[in-house]
Amino acid sequence: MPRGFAPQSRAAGAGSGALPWGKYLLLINEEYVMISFNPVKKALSERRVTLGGWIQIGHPAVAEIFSQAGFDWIAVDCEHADMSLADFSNIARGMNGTGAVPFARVRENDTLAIRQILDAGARGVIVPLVNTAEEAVKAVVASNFPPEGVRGFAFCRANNWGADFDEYAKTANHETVVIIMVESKQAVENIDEILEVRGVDGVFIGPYDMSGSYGVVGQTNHDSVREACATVLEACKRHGKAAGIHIVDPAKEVIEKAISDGFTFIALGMDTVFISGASREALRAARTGGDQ
Ligand code: 3PY
Ligand code: MG
Repeated sequence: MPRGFAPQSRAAGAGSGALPWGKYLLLINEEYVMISFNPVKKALSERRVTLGGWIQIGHPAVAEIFSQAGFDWIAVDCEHADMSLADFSNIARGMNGTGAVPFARVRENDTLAIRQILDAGARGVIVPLVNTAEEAVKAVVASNFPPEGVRGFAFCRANNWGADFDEYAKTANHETVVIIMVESKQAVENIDEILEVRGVDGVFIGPYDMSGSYGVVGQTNHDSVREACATVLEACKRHGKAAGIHIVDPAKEVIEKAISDGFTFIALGMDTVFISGASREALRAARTGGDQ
């Protein structure tokens, strides 16, 4: 069985016997020091598989259900869903204390959008439609406090409304995950320069936009899209960056193949797809039963 593909993903994924995300008090030289720990960041740097949930429904109950299921990280989709900043905050509250690391796909590669979602408590950002190295730099700079970036310091949800200001200011740059989305022909052509950008932890392929960019909308299995994905995956391996993919319809063999191919940042399905699939299946079963 490929590593990471276990019923309890945290047992083999980001947690891997490590600590769940959060704050820890360490006793160093007889003094207590508070540190943050983001196990997804560590897992990605060590090329370990992490399994994520994907939320498009703006209610914290979804986060509670996904967190309890055992996802390593959960991304809230602020690009393609009806999702406000307040929705994100409430969803992140639903993950509190569960071990699932809150991520957000921001609505676009925009400095303020990234700043606000990190302030609201995202520990990782997924930045859509990054096509060039300059755009990747913009995403990294927006995600980091000075001197590496341009994030503003303030009391906010991420630092417990100021209670953990010092600790967060010191550790956020090391603990925040920056994933850029590669989902166009242009990005594939620029993949080496994009991956040379320091501060990019990994790449998340958007198969649907990729298919559109190659002129085969929706045909995510088309040869041109598969070749593009393979090019991105190989480049990630060369540059030592995590490769990610959204498996919207998460069949077991597709997940196993993604893991054995070397993807380590894997989103499995999404709330809307799970509800739609299960409800249709229940109705099909009932109606088929009724017809007999
Ligand atoms: C895409 O397929 O383009 C996506 O962004 C999926 O999340
Ligand atoms: Mg996309």
